[in-house]
Amino acid sequence: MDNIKNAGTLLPEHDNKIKCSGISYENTACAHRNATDPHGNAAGTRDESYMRLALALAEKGMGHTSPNPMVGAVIVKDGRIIGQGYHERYGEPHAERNALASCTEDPAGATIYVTLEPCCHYGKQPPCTDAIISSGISRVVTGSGDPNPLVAGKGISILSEHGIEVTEHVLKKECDALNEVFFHYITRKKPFVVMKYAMTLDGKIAAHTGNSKWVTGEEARNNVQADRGRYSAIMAGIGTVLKDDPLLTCRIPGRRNPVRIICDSSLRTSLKSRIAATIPEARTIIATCCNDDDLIRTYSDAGFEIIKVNRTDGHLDLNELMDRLYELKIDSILLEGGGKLNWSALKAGIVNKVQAYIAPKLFGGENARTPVEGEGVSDPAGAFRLKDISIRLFGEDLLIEGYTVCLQE
Ligand code: AOF
Ligand code: ZN
Repeated sequence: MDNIKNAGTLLPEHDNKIKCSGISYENTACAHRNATDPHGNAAGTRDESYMRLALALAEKGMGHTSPNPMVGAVIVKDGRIIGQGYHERYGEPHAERNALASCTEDPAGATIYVTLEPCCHYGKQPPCTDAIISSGISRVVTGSGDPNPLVAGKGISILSEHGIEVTEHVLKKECDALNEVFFHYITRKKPFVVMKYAMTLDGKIAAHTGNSKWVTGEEARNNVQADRGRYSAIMAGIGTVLKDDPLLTCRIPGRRNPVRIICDSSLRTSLKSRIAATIPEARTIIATCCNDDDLIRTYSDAGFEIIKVNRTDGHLDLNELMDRLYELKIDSILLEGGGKLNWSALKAGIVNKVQAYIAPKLFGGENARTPVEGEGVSDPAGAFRLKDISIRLFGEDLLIEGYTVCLQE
């Protein structure tokens, strides 16, 4: 079994503390930190080990490149690494140019390992293919293809046409996993939505009193904080905001705060809430169906950004909201919803990934809240299903993650 990780580390195959079968390992960003493959073996080929280094570099851009991808590059000549770089920040130079700029000797005749197909268009930056060609690099090794329609295979063709040897798809699975958000955002034109919740073994997200501090332990909570720095936005329902008065910020020093999005169809957010008090630190959007212009102005004056969407089925139209957030270049959302919003999000089909933290404790109580409420499905056969499941341990808490299965599949 290679599908169970302990705080990001794979448990060895013979470890039988946790057993599960029939679940395939889906690589996540943390599986390439060491120069080992997902099975814990020493790096296979030389190409793979340089690509692993490029992946680790790419990951350094996490939280700063969106809505563009994380990309890393390593330049190797005669078996020596002579340059390395990554895409550090949105709008700034691409990984390939940073790696070229760092070269300690002439890159002519060298190989560049890059986690994403080099771009060939003018955007905020000039084409990386031009820089590679003029540097005299003779071989390009890539991980993922770039699904951006402006690039999509054209980058590879241009390099080949210039007589450069190209090797594609090295550690493709790992490279694709690192940029799952970018790939979804650029091809589907919607933010990538991760529904996250923490519950007890008996499926409660709070005691019957409403007290939810804490369901999981410190390690699991630290991982949630890291995810708040990784995804562009965090979204919660008005019920959670009124009940918990949360901050919804990232408390890891040096990490930026996600954009906060409150789904508040009738504008009930308190102007005395901790969220209202911290708007200067974290951009905050209220999505609402409210048509009262005076009330809307009160919230705008307090610093909230207001997105007005239509009402469908008595709730705000989440698909319309996703379209509006895409236009605002919000590529990813951590949905820390509360049961009602979680159900609406599943029903609207906007959830891409589910992260369920499970604490080995029991709260009991028929009125204690559960992670997904609303109407629910009427038949087990109609369940929302997940695929590509992976399991990690944080302290004594389990994190089960998986991707939603599209209804068409
Ligand atoms: C990046 N960083 O290292 C690479 C990217 O507007 P631009 O010029 O920054 O172009 C963004 C596109 O360039 C992006 O969508 C992707 O297709 C391609 N490659 N982008 O931000 C990089 N290599
Ligand atoms: Zn580029």
